[in-house]
This record gives sequence, C-alpha cells and structure tokens, in this order.
Amino acid sequence: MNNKEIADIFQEIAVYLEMEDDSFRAKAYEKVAGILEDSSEEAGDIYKKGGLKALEDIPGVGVSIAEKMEELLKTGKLKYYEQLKKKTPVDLGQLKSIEGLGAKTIKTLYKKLKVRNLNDLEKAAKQGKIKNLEGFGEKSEENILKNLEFSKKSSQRFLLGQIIPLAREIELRLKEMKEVKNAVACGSVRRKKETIGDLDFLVISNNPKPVMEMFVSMPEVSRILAQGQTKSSVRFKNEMDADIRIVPEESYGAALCYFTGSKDHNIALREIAIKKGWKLNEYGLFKGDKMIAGKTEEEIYEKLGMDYIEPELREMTGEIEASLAHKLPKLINYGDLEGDLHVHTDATDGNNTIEEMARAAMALGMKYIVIADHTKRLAMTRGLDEKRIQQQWKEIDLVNKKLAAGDSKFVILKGTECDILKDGSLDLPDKILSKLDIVSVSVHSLFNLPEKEQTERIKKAISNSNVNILNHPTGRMINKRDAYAVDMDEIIRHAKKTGTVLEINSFPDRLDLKDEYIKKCVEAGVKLSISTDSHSVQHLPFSEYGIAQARRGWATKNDVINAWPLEKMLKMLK
Ligand code: DGT
Ligand code: CA
Ligand code: CA
Ligand code: ZN
Repeated sequence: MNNKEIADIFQEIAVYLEMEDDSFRAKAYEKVAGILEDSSEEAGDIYKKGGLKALEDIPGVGVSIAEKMEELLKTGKLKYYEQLKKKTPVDLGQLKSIEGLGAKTIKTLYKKLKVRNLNDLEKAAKQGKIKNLEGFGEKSEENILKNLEFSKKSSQRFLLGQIIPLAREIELRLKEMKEVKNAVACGSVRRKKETIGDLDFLVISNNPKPVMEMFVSMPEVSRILAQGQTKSSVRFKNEMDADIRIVPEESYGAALCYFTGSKDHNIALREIAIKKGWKLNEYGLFKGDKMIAGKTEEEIYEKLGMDYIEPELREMTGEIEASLAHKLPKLINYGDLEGDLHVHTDATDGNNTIEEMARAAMALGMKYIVIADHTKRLAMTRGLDEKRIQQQWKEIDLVNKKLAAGDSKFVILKGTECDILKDGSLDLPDKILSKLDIVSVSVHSLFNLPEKEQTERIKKAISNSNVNILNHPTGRMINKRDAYAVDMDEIIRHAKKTGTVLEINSFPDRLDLKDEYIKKCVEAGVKLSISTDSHSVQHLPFSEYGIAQARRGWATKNDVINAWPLEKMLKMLK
C-alpha cells in the first residue's frame, strides 16, 4: 500500500470521526494524511527499515495511528476503518464532492433518509424530503439540487492547472524519442482555457509507428480507444482522454493551427481562405493543388492578410476582425510579473513562514511579495486581528533587514486580505488599513445574498479610500460553485470611479476574474493584478495560470499593475 492509498483511507476516517463529533481525532488523521501525501518517502519503506517505532517518528503520528498504518501495510486492510464504514455505509467520495455537504450533513441524510450516494441524494431532494429535516429547509434542498446539477455538468472537464503539468510531461517524453522532430499539446490546453475536455497531441515524425506504440503504452493509459497509423485515442486512469495525431513536417503549421482551434476560429479562417478562392485544412493552405503555406502558423496568417493571433485569443471574441485590421493588442507575457500581491503565511492558514515565502518568490525571479493574510472574521483560518497584524509588521521588518543585509533588493510589503463584512464595512479599522502598503479585500461569507445587496456590499467596501484591490471578485470555484449573484458591470464601473484594481486570482480552481470579465476591465480602463493567493511555496508558480487568463482577456502589460516596476505601481495606488 502506498502513501496516497493510506492517506485516502485516513481522510475518510477523519470524515467518519467528524460525524461522531470527534474533531480532535479527525484533525489528527487529516494531518497525517497531508503529511503522507507530501512526503517523498514511502511509509512502507520506513516501516521496512525501522518497524512500528520508525512510523511513530513521522511527525504527527502517535502510537494509535502508527498501529493502524502497520495493519494497512501488513494486511492491506484496517478493521477500525471497516467498522466505521459499516456504521455509516455511504459513498463518501461521491457525497463529499458536492459543495456544501460536510460530515454532519452526510450523517443526517444517511440516518434519516438512508442517502448513501448521489443517486439517493438526488431522489430525496426531488421528492422534497430533505427540506423537512431538522437543520435543513427549502433553501438547503434547493442548494443541494443546484450543486448536484453543477457537479454533473462539470465532472467531465479538468482544471487547466491539473492538466498542464501532465501535458508537458508527455510532450517531453515524445520529444525525447529519436523518431520525433517536435511534439506539442494543442487544443484547449494550448489556448489555456480554464478547463480542459481532452488532450490533443500533435507530433511531427516521418516514422509514426514507434511513436504510436509508445503513446498507447504510457503508464497513464487505462484503455486504448482507437489505434491507427497516424491517429490514436486513449483513456487515462484519471478518466481523461487524449488524442494523438502524427504529421509530416511540411504540414506542421497547418496541423498546429487546425488542432489548436477553437473550432469556430478555424471555421472563420477557412472562410477567409475561401473568399480568396483558396482552401485551408489541416494539411495546408492551397491554391488549386498548390500548397502556398502550411509549414508554420505565422505564414498561414500572413498569407490570409492577417497578423499572427496568439493561441489564447483564438476564441472568436473579435480576434479575427482585430487581426485583419492590424489592431491586436500586444499581450502581457509569461515572465512579465515583477511581484506577487497576494500570499499567505503560517500566521493564518498558510504553510510557510514570511521568510520562506519571500525566498521562494525570489528564486522564481520575483522582486517583491505582499503578505496578505486573512483577518479575524475568518476565524477558521486564525485570521489576524489588530494586535497580531501589528506583530506581523515587526516580523516583516526583521526579515526585510535580513534580506537587505544579504545584499538582496527583494522586498516584502505589508498587506492584508481583509474580510468584507455583511454591510460592506471592513474587518480591520481604517487606522490599521492606512498603515499598510497595499490593502486588498475579499468576500468570504454570505454568498447567497440577493444580487443587489451583494453588489452594494462590494461597492461600499471598495469605496473605502484605503482599499486598493478587490480579490477573487466573483467568488466562483470551478467545478464546485458558481459565482455569487453580483452585477459585475456595475462593479467594474465603480472600480473605475474609485480607482480600485481587480484581481485575477491564479489559483487553479478560482481563475477569478475569468477571461470575459478581464476583457471588460481592459475595455473600461480598470487596472488588474495577477496574484497567486499562495498558501504554500508550492503555489507560487500558479502565476502562469493567471497570466494565461489575462492573455485570454486581451490584457497588456500596461493593464496589470504588478507587471510594472514597484515604484510606479505604488505611486499609482497612492
Ligand atoms: P476541449 O477538449 O473540449 O477542452 O476543447 P478543444 O478545443 O481541445 O476541442 P477538441 O479536443 O474537440 O478538438 C481539438 C481541436 O481540433 C479543436 O480546438 C479544433 C479542432 N477541431 C475539432 N473538431 C473540429 C471540426 O469539426 N472542425 C474544425 N475546423 N476543427 C475541429
Ligand atoms: Ca481537447
Ligand atoms: Ca480531442
Ligand atoms: Zn487569499
């Protein structure tokens, strides 16, 4: 049994313990599960070397948990876990995937209505049985149905941030083959769409057979859906499909363009070709039988009388017209960010210290970070109050001194992710906010307010003259929950008036603002920030996904304040 398998069982045990109101032990199991998942050493190896004693030396592991690990490693089973499952035989994996269903609700739904899985849940909700339960009501039944629909509709698509690392690994594997001249993941991955349906690999090779054989026998593959000479499809163990297409070098550009899409963008290109009396397909651009372009994408666009269109823009949101008129924006680039405006530390719900976050950001080429920890209303994150934030300032000063002594120009700025309260007032007093370098504010509660009230609440918050940035402005979580009801056009108008910057949160399941709102901000002249919302040093590279969305929203360097030199940014925010 490997670490991941043990961790999954411990996670479930934690939920069962939570059902029994034993939060203390639940936390212990959860913590060990996290440690096992992050660990580079297999518990099985530790056990082989040092036995039960060595397991107990893993941080967070006491005698009782060590014994359970031993039982799992020795027998592949755990009596304690089987007993818990018997007592409440529900499909936790399924039920937990529904936003809003926690241990307590799952337990009640099982005890009172015998809900064991999503089918049972849907039936109970549709028959109106849930609203009559104590602690539930009309509203929660509606929410359950809504979230069930949401989860059904979205379960087929994967987060860009989950897929990019996998796509790159496979690209690399293909490129390393001597038969392969080039390999690239096309389709929605190349366009950096926020979610991905399937992967589409394009490979240049004059000897497709060994390439095909390698592709269909990769360790990720669970099933071969179709296998041909130059085209194949497989299903991965994570349920994602991947297509591969192998072409000769002279068609590379045409094939790249075709398989990058979007489909509607392709159709528009083809129509432009047809108007000129030509033909465009995945093999090239043809005048009669003669190929006049096709080796590169650039030459195809050029022949069609267009400027090159970056993949992120190929979504039929005006890029064809802008390209023909030579009016495409010069998009912000990967690598253009100077600093990160939103990171957390272990003072609240982050995993790393101020110094660790700073050094990791420095290693990624950043020139500054803004510590933006949660505030006290968000009690479960141990949000900062007036006293603790002032304590944090002293620590920031100390670390800054240490870095400067080491001859670094990197700076840590003082910030906050201040909670917006129900009436739009803020969780920290103005006398604290006015002393910070950068103030950002967030909605973390009351997602169900009526649209008008939610909009007014946010407008009031960003009207505070100490506020610089509105974080994750719509609150959506991809595949989990929709945005709260809010009039974004009104927020954008108001942000323009108050000079508030809107965040593009780069966290893979947020990507909030999303591309269409980014484009509206760019058009309205509302400035943007691209932040990672890192809760650990591992999250800092997420900025790539935020930049990708900014590009999809037609943003230039000038639209993004943390792509500017620090001095210029601070002057603008004053
Ligand atoms: P996805 O997989 O749902 O995230 O989105 P895509 O854009 O990757 O779509 P996919 O995998 O169905 O197709 C990959 C590309 O192949 C697509 O972006 C454009 C091209 N393509 C697929 N079907 C057609 C088609 O019927 N006509 C044209 N012109 N292009 C197509
Ligand atoms: Ca695809
Ligand atoms: Ca496909
Ligand atoms: Zn945050």
